[in-house]
Amino acid sequence: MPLLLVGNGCIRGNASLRLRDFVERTGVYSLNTFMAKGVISDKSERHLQTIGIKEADHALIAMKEADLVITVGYDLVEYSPKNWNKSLNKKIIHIDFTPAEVDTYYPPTIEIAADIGFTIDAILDELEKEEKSKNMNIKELLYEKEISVLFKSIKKEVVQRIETFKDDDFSYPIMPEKLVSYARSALHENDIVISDVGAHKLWIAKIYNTYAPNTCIIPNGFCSMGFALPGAISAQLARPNQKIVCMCGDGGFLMNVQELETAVRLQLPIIVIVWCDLDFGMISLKQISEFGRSAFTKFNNPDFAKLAQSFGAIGYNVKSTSEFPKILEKAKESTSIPVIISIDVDYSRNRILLADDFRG
Ligand SMILES: Cc1ncc(C[n+]2csc(CCOP(=O)(O)OP(=O)(O)O)c2C)c(N)n1
Repeated sequence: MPLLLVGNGCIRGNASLRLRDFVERTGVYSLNTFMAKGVISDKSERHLQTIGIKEADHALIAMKEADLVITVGYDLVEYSPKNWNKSLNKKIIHIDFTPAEVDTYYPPTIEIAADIGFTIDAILDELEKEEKSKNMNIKELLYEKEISVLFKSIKKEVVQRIETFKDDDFSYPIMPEKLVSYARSALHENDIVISDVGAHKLWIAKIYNTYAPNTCIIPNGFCSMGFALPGAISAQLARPNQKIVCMCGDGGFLMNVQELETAVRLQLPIIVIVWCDLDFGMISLKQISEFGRSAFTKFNNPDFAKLAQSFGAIGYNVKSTSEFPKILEKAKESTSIPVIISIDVDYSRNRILLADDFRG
């Protein structure tokens, strides 16, 4: 019952396509960390998508069942192994450019510290020889029937959760799922979403379907608010022909808002979507879960449309869920001016980020 855990090293090491071959050839089920979104396409039926929020990760059920975890390009800081190997009962194969870090919950059975692409090729070559000599097909050997059924049902559930509120065009403030779904459908497969740090990041990690490596960039581990706006500026400079969408909380956007000057001066048509809740949402969520209430997290916002205009950018304040996709379409037409879109988000949904069984 193997499961592949894909980490950011696959993207850094340019090994995503090799890994896709491996998955295709072996039929192994896979998961990725926040920072490895898109290495395996979320369209793949055997890809159980993104993990990284502990109790809110439906796909952790698959992790519990797996007796072998093959990690590829996985750095422990991306998602602590304590969350998936607490009882130390799994075998681990570690494939990365560097040897595994020492950690109580991460004692690899086998380590392959080498170029990831070459390693995958070498494994596939050996596999082919083995299959030929023994006249077998590895795909048919993997997974008992029950596990296949379970993993299939996990995939179905993950997809259903992403599609929650798909048809909710009316309630405002907008549901996080709806916001992400509009953004997904407005963008091409190779356009780039860059997330800042906060509750919005967890939503994006969890539900933004990603189909190609380096198209959903999320800082994790030591992650600093204010990253997304300068990150989007550099992404647009590096990829002038792709649409770049920067997603920020209202708190994080205001931490580095001066960089709008840079984006305007360099004539970069980035789109910035500011998720507004007048609160450091992630912090109040944690405070409420820990202490039952939040304290000292609330603040007021400026008029974001006017703020954008004062920098020479284009600004919109969304007033209803149904006008959001129209504003997004208009924003996409800009070829040399940054566009700032502020939108009120229903953060009461954040409860779901703490527990997987919440269905309200
Ligand atoms: C520079 C910096 N300061 C503080 C933190 C701790 N922190 C993490 S999330 C967060 C709140 C983010 O609020 P906001 O940007 O409004 O996003 P939301 O959580 O509401 O989506 C804070 C203060 C951080 N990660 N980086």
